[in-house]
Amino acid sequence: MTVNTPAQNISVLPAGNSATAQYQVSIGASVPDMTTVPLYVKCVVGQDIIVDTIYLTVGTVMETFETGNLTAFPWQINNNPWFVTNEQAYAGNYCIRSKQDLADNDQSEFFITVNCSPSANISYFRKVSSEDGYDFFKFYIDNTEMDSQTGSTDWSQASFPVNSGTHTFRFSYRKDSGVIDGSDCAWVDNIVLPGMGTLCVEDMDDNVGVATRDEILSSVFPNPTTGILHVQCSEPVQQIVIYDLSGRQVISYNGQNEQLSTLNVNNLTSGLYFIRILTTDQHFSVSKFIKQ
Ligand SMILES: [Ca+2]
Ligand SMILES: [Ca+2]
Repeated sequence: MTVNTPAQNISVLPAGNSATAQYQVSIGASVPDMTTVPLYVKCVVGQDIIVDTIYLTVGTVMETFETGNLTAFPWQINNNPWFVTNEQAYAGNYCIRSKQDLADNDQSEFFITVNCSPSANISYFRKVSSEDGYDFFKFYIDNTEMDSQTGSTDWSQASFPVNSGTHTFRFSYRKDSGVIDGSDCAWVDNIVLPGMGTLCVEDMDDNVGVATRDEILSSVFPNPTTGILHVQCSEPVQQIVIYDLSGRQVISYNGQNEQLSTLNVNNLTSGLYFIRILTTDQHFSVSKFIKQ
């Protein structure tokens, strides 16, 4: 990664005010999508230096369902869950399908709540086979209906703008009473989630010089986990911190100066988390895991 913008100078900043500094960065073409890159932000105020870390996730964040399940992102389902299937995929081998044999006057839903920044689009492909004009595929952003499909439609893409902030994206198949037609369901594939590319992690106790922050190897398993998380590191561990998707610190663990640490994450809600490992030699690594 290359930072293309020179250091910014904020001349006078009155107490209680804020200022914005914009930086442009370039990522090498060989960096795979979804790689997490730490950016060090160093702020010099007179004699004081504050070092903070921003974690940037590279590239498009897309749910392809190619894991064969719903563990790649913190999806939630209602009591008539959609399910991942290897029939009818738009791309690859898998897509997601609304509940089979859904009851009359009922709805099958899956949804996700994410902190989006900056503004961007959400897009997805959908296909419907339903009673035309009576049974519907619908897509909502924060309970506002954005998309409505009925009858027999082939795969096509829908795309909607999303403002910066926290939003819930909900996919629904809903039926009226009586008649059904076709396969009586909807399919969805290749959901591009907006703006999850930027993740800021508050790191106020970070007083370690930038030059010493070399990345080390670590592995986190099992992933996904239901309760116990093992962290294997190539150096003795000083501290492990777990952050949720909005950058909030949810677990802080003081290492026992050993290379293998075991954490209980049973109390975390289901979803995707970042884990930051700092070694006694002041090296670090950042990776992700899913709590089921
Ligand atoms: Ca797919
Ligand atoms: Ca119907």
